[in-house]
Amino acid sequence: MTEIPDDHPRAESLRTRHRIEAGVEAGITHPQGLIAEGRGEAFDYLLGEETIPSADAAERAAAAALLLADHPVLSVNGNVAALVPDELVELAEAVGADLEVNLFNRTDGRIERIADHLREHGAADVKGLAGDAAIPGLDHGRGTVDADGIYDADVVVVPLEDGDRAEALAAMGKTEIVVDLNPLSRSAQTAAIPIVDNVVRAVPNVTRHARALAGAPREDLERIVDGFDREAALREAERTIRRGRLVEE
Ligand code: PTJ
Repeated sequence: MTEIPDDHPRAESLRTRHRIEAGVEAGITHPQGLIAEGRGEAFDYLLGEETIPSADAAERAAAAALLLADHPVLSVNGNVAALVPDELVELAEAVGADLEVNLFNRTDGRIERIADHLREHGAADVKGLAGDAAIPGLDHGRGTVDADGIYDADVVVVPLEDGDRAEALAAMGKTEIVVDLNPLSRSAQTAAIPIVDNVVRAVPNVTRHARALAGAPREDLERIVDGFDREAALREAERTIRRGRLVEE
C-alpha cells in the first residue's frame, strides 16, 4: 500500500479507500464495493468528512434503541467488514448484539471469509452461515438470513444496505438503523433511525454513546429514541450536502 502522509488533508479518506481495495484483494469485499465506496466518498466530501450534529443525534438514538432491544443484530457486508471489523466487534459487545454476515451479492465462500475475518478481529460468534430463514418478498439470494439471527431480531443495524432489503426488513416490523451517506437513498428514507455519516465514524460513535448510556433507566432510553426526529435529521443532512462544506484537497 502506498504510504499516506499523516499531514495529508484527506489522509483518512485515502486510507479508507485503501482498506476497501485490500478487502477486494482478500475476497472479502465485492468489486461493486469499490463503486459504493466512490459514491460514499462524494457525499462525505460534501458533508465536510465529519459527523454533523443531526448524525450525532441519530447515533445516540441508535445506541439507546440497541440497549433497549431484546435481540439486536448488526448486519455485516463486504464493505463494512473491510472498513470497521474491530469497531463492529466492540459495538456488538457494548450492546449485547449478534453479528451476522448478510450479503447483497451472496456466495458461501465470501460469507465464510468474512466470518473468519471477524473472528480474527475478536468476534466470539458470527452468524450468517446457516442461511435457514427468508425475508418475505425478496428472491432467494438477497432474502436469505439466519433464523436465530436477523430473522428473529427486533432491532437491526444495516450499514450500506440495498433499498429493497431495507424496505423488506422494515415491513417485517423490525426497528431498522441504517448507516448511509446518501440521505436520499431508499434505505435511509425507510429507516426508523437513519444515520447519515461515514460508517468509519458512525460505528465508534454509536459505541461511545452506548457506553455512556449503559445502566440508564429504560424510561430515559425510551425518551432519547422517541425524541429523535428522523425527518429533521434527513433534512439537515440533505441541506448540508446541497450547500457543501469546505474540505481541503
Ligand atoms: O458485500 P455485499 O455483497 O453485501 O455488497 C455491498 C455493497 C455496498 C457493494 C452493496 O450493498 C451495494 O451495491 O450498495 P450500493 O447500492 O452501492 O449502496 C451503497 C450506499 O452506501 C450508497 O448510498 C453510498 O453512498 C453509501 N456508502 C458508501 N460508502 C459508505 C456509505 N455510507 C456510509 N459509509 C460509507 N463508508
